[in-house]
Amino acid sequence: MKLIHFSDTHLGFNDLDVINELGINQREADFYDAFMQVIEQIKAIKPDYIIHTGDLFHRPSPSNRAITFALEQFKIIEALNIPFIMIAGNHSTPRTNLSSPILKIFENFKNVYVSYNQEYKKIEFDDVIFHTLPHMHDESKALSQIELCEENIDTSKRNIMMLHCSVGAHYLMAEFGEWVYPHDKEYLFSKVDYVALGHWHGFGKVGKHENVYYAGSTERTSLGDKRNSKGYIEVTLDESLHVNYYEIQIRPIKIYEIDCEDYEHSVESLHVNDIKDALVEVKLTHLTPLQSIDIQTRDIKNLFSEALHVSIKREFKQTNGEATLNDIEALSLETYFLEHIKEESQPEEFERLKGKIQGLFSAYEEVSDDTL
Ligand SMILES: [Mn+2]
Repeated sequence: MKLIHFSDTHLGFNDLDVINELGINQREADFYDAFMQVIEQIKAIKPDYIIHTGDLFHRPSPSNRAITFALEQFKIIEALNIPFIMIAGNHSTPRTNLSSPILKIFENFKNVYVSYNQEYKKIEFDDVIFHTLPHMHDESKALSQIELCEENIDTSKRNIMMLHCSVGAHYLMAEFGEWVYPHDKEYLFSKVDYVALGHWHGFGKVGKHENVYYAGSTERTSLGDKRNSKGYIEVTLDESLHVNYYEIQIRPIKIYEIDCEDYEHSVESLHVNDIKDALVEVKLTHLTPLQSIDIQTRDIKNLFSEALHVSIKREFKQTNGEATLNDIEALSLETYFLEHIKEESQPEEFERLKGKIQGLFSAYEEVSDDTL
């Protein structure tokens, strides 16, 4: 039995003010391209099942373009006649009961099986059962759903668990309403053949478990994600489990540092190569306030003119042990605001406010229009 496991495709995500020749935000187009690459691979591999572990869309109410793209791609998948099982992640789960889940639009596809109702759903075939646990807001309900999953494990067939969560606190994405899988229920993993995870954006096996994997995202949803490797998993289940990770081609991110203590020399010795259309991040270190005025952002950007985008971090020389990092351009407003509150408040107060702030920003994101 062969499966393709991919995840966190975040269709509709957009970032940076770069518009491509088709009039589409270039980063948004990159996410569509990554998705298509996986679909091309699926066509070639012809697995028995395809699974997607959440965050198909970046928002609970995606843009028209993101929905249109997804429907076109699902038409291609449908024609392959391969069952496609998909769960909702935190990004595609509405935060209020007022809005209808977007994944509902796939219910009319014959080969697509979706699980999005914040409850356990068993999706059964002749040879395998997919135990799906989509994103859930309510932790106590989640526990009862995990128990339901446990009761439904049938050893006469293959059993595959699908979840969108952080297994332990290690895989938290610092997002609103994340679901942490309870540690004392991890023993369940050894009772099934494979555990397919979504939420964490890097590929990897989880802890001591031999059969528990994050597929990772197919693109980076923030410049803070420096991974240049994104891809999908091919799972082969015969006598034993074989997991192979395959990379897709994404826009690379390249990191440079210019030491302003010796600015001229540092600029001269930069090895600027292979940056065509790349995302470049330049860190100016040991800056003095005076230099910061002299060194123009434009001059730095000119050093990397072939890049798609250059973000500049200014790190000032530390005077009295006080860390100052001015990176307004690369930070989201949410992160910037959180940093500000952190500086201004006591740790306990900050923890209390953090949840509220993340909640407000995500509520705003949900209603704000992401079309250009
Ligand atoms: Mn995600």
